[in-house]
Amino acid sequence: MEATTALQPPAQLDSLSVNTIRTLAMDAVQAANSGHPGTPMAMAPVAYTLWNDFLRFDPADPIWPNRDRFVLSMGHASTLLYSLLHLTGVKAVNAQYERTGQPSVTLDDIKSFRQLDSRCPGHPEYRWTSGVETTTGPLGQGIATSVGMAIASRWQAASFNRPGFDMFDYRVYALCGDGCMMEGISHEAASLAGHLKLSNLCWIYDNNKITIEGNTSWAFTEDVATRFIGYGWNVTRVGDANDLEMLKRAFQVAQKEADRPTLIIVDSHIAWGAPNKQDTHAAHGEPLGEEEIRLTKRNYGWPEDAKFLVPDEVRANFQGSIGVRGKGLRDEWFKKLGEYTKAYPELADHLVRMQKRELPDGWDKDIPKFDPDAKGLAGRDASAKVLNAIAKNVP
Ligand SMILES: Cc1ncc(C[n+]2csc(CCOP(=O)(O)OP(=O)(O)O)c2C)c(N)n1
Repeated sequence: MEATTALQPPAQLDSLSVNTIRTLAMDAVQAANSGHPGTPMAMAPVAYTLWNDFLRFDPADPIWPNRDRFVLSMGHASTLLYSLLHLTGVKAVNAQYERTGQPSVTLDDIKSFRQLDSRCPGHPEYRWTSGVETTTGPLGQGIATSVGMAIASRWQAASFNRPGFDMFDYRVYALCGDGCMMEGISHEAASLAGHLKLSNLCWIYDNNKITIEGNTSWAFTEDVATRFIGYGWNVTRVGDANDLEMLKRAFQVAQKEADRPTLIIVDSHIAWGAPNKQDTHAAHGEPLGEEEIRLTKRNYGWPEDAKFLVPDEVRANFQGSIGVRGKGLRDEWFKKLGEYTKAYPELADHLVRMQKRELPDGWDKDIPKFDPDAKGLAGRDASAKVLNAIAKNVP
């Protein structure tokens, strides 16, 4: 059976692309004999829609400063992210923040998922795999970090934007599941995001009703939508994770929102399409098994015995969407940075240094000396004096 045809109308190309993500995730977990296949299979259409149609991200330059950030808070679903990094052709960046031109994640890397030294470890690790914006795995951590990122976007805008120069306006998207929502940190972080009216933040909640041991009805029955409305969030729903049109509308709603962060609650089926494992916790954290994979691929109209199959049209699809859009936005931004550098040389210098994790010259020149003092100075007071002295010289 062929997974590809010479000419793919858009709807078919969409499902071909989504199923490529799904089957890569299934095959990688099976090859490793360990991992979490069910949620990448369920969330593939969500991640596909976001990356293909919305994310302002240039795969060729994954550290472009004003890129949108994507956080996989459900770090156990890492094969979803690795598939995207591979299919969109994200290029690697080394520890000195230089672009190497090499792919971040090759198909061989996906084949060595969860093996020692693989670029595709069980959970995504920041600065190990380019395109991974933050390390995730501990549930709730990614969504909490995403609030910090959204604050950073606002802070960078306030510090660097000048009339005619909107250097920073990036958005932050985080994908999370029931486990993230259960964690206390999600409550604190969501409360702060609502308080700060971080409309540049969007969480997508995978409401699949399944966690590691079974149905969420055993331990998690709170009304998540009402909870987030209480925090001051904009809450919207997509009733079917496979409905790409409704997903697009939801992301548009999030983008139009000016005063509140947005939570998109997406109803999904873990291990979608697996005849015996869909909607079961068995699909959460173990391989589907060779026979179930074959049956699932049959359901998808996929060649049953093909493994790690990536149709050429799918690569071309990603290249023609996020690839072209991201490059255009990135190139435009660097052109603007050139003009900004002429108009605001000092700010531009700070901006470039910040990207390289360098502080401005003289950042420490006003740090006070503390002479011996019989009475003693409270540590918090000394700390405040030092921080204020540094703050004068660091934007
Ligand atoms: C803080 C923390 N506790 C426990 C775990 C172990 N763990 C990994 S995934 C998971 C269940 C997550 O359930 P859900 O978010 O519903 O994911 P899904 O089953 O939909 O993939 C647990 C308990 C973890 N990663 N982090």
